[in-house]
Amino acid sequence: MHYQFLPNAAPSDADIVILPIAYEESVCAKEGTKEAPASILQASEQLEYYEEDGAWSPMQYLQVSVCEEIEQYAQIAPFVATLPLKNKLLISLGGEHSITPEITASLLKKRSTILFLDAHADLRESYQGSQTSHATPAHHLLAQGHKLLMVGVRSLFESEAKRVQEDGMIEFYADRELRKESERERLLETLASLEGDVYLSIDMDVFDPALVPGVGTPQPGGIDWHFAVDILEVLIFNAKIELKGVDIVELVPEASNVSQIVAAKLMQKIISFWGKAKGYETKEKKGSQMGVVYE
Ligand SMILES: [Mn+2]
Repeated sequence: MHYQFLPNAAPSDADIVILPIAYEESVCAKEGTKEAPASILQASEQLEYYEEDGAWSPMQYLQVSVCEEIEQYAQIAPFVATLPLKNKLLISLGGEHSITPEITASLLKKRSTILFLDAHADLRESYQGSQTSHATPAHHLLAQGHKLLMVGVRSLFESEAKRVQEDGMIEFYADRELRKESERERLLETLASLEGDVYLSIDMDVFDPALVPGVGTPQPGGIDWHFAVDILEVLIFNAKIELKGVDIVELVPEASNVSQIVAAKLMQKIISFWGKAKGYETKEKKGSQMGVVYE
């Protein structure tokens, strides 16, 4: 598999490491998230190399490597542990949201802030008999000692609502509140003032289902495209943080292809902003795109 149909660099040479994780077990509603990693990468072929917000072509400077796809839950943490990730950005493509705590268990060496974009709180300790259900990742992230910044939530179980109120390790931005400009500004100010290691987890159901219908458990409401880009920009250009990794999860490919394109372009924005923030634009042009012959 390839990102934007670019040649794969060796993982040791790559600046961007993309890990497809086709894990699907605890399906609630619509099946198909195991097809999402391949479909997002395929959709990335439709993107221009030029990224208009960064006003540059990031892949002229950055090398990308797409790993072999993982399907088994038990493979995730050991495989992440083998990746050479110093000075690189790991982007994992799910698969179910339950992959996130497996990734962070390997990736995060100290207490970190998890920016958790999701329509659901995902705070159940178990769901339908499974402790690794996609309804549980936020609980496991807290159990690993991380702080959670939850954004866009609009569907919770009663005990989850109580925990959001009472758990001092959760900072909560409810979806409906985020319709207010003052609340959006409060979130962006928080992101601009974060320090230390940060991990970003994007559940595609955080978006308005009118924009991203291709998710397993859609909820009305949700954030729009431009606010999502604002969130990424403010977070990634914050020089006081180290972005340790990103995941994009819970997509279910659909016929219009719009949901897949949104996920692919989110990934492109993340790569572009990260590269800019790290100053790659001032370095030698030895990115993956330089190996492409134009017709
Ligand atoms: Mn989720």
